[in-house]
Amino acid sequence: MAQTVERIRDAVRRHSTRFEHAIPLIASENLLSPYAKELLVSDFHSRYAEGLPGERYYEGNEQVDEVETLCLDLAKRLFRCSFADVRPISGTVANLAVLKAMAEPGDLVGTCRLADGAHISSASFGAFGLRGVKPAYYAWDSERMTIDVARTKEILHEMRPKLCLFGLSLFLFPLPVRELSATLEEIGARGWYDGAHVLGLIAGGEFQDPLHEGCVVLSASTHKTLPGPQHGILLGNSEDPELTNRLASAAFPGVTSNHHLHSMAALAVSLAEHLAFGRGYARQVIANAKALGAALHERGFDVLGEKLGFTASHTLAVRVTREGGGEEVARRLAHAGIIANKNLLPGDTSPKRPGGIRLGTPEVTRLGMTEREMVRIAELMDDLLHRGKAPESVAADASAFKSGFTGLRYCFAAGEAAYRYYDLVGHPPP
Ligand code: DSN
Repeated sequence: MAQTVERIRDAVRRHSTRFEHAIPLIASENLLSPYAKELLVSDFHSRYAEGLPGERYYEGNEQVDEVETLCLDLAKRLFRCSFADVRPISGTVANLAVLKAMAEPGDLVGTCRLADGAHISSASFGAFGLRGVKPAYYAWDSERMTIDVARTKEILHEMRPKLCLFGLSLFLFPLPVRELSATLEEIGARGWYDGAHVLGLIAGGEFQDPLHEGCVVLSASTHKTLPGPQHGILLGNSEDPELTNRLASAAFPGVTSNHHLHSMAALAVSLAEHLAFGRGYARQVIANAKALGAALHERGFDVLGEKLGFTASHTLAVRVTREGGGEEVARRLAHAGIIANKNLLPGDTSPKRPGGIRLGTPEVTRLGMTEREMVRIAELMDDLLHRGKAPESVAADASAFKSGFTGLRYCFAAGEAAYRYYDLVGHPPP
């Protein structure tokens, strides 16, 4: 078995080396800061702390309480809200907690369709199905890549869902929460925002602020534009103590037992770092996405949202039917050292044949790239997908380009000291 262990370690090292040489463009991924990463292997990992700070079921939790209290305070400060719960262990688990607290089996819940960019939580085979709720689908404006307000008002009046989810995995532009909030009030529905993708942009003050636009709860994962650990969070601003009690008891014991204390501690660090650096980071993430969209468009790519500047977030959607379809293009890019994912786009008829790819700029921004580098990335994609350059050759170009970005930005201990962010296996941090 020792050999098997070595094989596992080796596979992780090979993975890290691969990413060290690649251009990472997955919109839902990011890099953890050195201080946050260090806590993932701390003794917090080995402990239990069910309940809330000061109300635990286990002994030995004093320092966990200290860190979790700080984490909750930081979250409330960062999102300018009165309620936070950092016990959901992922975004989907946070979504399940909301559904448990705010809907009953058989209820209708408003949401977008998967092909329009919704997360799988909204699917019958996802969290909606697990809770037994049914979707009431909003109308979609494919040109503006957001919810069609006028037609959705009619749908809401007709279907009268009791909970309305605003959130996407292909999140290009803000959603019309403010515009629909009067309709929600008229039909007695409450607004819920899944901000997993745009959490770091909301916190950085560069995207919409759903808790101040009409949503009573915000659920999210914490490792996408917010460069935290893989974890989940619930945030709220409701004056209604019954709702916050229901959310807290849905988080524990509803959908978690222990809440992965090492990851909670890493989240506390990430929230503190975002308070220090989040504004500049969020601005650059969006500027980079816009610049990449424009550079791809200039090179003949069909980037969605052209009339609106391609995006107002970290994400781009590119229809690649001409280049071979989402699946083939994502695979060819990966062979050439550019990591992205195939994605369903509005109008796609088969979930098995996505017509597009999704690109994101959080990780390259953390590496210190700016608008100039986005042009270079577009050139590499053009070389591969339009000019017939061999994948091995593009991969060599991508690796040479990437070798100029060995430090991490927007965190404490930034720069070259954070060099080993891809791989701590067998390499103690400097
Ligand atoms: N799978 C994530 C994404 O890539 O958007 C969401 O959970």
